[in-house]
Amino acid sequence: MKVPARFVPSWPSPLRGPWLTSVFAVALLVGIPLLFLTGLVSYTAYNPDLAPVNDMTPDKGVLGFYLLAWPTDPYWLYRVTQGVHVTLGVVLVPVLLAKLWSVAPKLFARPPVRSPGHALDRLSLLLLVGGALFEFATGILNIQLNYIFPGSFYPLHFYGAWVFIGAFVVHVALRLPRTVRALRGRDFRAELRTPRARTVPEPPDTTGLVSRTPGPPTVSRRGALGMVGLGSVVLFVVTAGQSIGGPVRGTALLAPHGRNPGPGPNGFQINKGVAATGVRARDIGPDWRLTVRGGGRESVLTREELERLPQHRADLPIACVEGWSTSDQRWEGVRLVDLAALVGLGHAPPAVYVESAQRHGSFRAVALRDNQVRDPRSLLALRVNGAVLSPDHGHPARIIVPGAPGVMNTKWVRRLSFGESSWPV
Ligand SMILES: Nc1nc2c(c(=O)[nH]1)N[C@H]1C(S)=C(S)[C@@H](COP(=O)(O)O)O[C@H]1N2
Ligand SMILES: [Mo]
Repeated sequence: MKVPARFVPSWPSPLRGPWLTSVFAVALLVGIPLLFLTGLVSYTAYNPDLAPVNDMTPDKGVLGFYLLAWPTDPYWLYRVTQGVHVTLGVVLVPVLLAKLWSVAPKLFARPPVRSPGHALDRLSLLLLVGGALFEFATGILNIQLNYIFPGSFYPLHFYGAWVFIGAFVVHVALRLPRTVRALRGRDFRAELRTPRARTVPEPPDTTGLVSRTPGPPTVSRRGALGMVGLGSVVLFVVTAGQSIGGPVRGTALLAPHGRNPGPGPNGFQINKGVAATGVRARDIGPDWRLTVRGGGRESVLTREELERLPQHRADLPIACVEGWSTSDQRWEGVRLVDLAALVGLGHAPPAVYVESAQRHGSFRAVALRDNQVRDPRSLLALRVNGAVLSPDHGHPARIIVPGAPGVMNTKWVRRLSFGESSWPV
């Protein structure tokens, strides 16, 4: 059957060609590996090898090979790596879309398959484009809509990243020579001086990107690059503020949790509060007790008893996987080392299993590694910025650990189990 001509796109833009595609490609060639790397870093920061509760990809197999003990220094480590991951991902969206636009005619090329090699090439492109769209879509849905796939976002984004990066490496290996040639073939600065009136198609070539029936230009190449660049800059401005924090927070128009976290000592970003997690008033009221277990011993404390233990101070941020973070807050409470000492494990505290009074939903329990327990800045915090913790920030007591993702800072802590032998299996 013959497809009527009006249904076959004619791709008249005179801008399309190997040079323009290659310029977008270079930006992605720098950006995508950085995204992948900071993604791996984020994966590592969850201590997935430590306990089943921390590991959301139990079937990862060899993909877990790069694990290391997540350090507590510098204390802003995750704030930076995850801020870069999320901000960069958002900023690259216009570049990705422009790149896809520039190669769109290839998607409809006829015949669809010319040879076995061509078939393989197209298959790798399917994984590449599919992988890219999937990773960007899941990432953005996660940061904007607050876990639209509760629990499953993590493995989806994780395995998707491996498919995507595999196809990316193949694609770069196959296309790099062509890209270099295309970039050498035109002078970037001369291109930036060329107005619309003098914009002509790139010379016909074998890549199939240059239009064979070019229409008049509606914008210059410089204009097209400028639009994409401006799009990225605008996205940067309305996103970055959520991880830079402080007064810049006001510019984060895209910040999913709103820009104004309210006044006062507890006036900083809340992820999920009491209402959202279904924490019951009586579980965090006067009858609340903290149980500390380990080394075959157990100690039960009231909040007053905790307040009578030596209080320490640590200025630390909360840095969420979603990319937002707070500036440093002044936390005060009991050192995890001192709590380990209550059950006789003070000289060489082991890893700890932290459980919350929250009964349903995610992040109720998490395990912290021994290096995190031993850091003198790691606290079971009772106060923040001089005031008692608000219920939404984890009253009566919450964990705060330097350098770690926000999710490790369990709120409404109910029980601490030091040493893996005392953990649930
Ligand atoms: N019990 C419990 N603790 C929790 C969470 C939770 O949902 N339940 N969210 C975690 C996540 S993902 C983050 S980023 C921080 C946010 O802390 P904040 O709400 O005080 O800013 O708390 C962590 N602690
Ligand atoms: Mo988080």
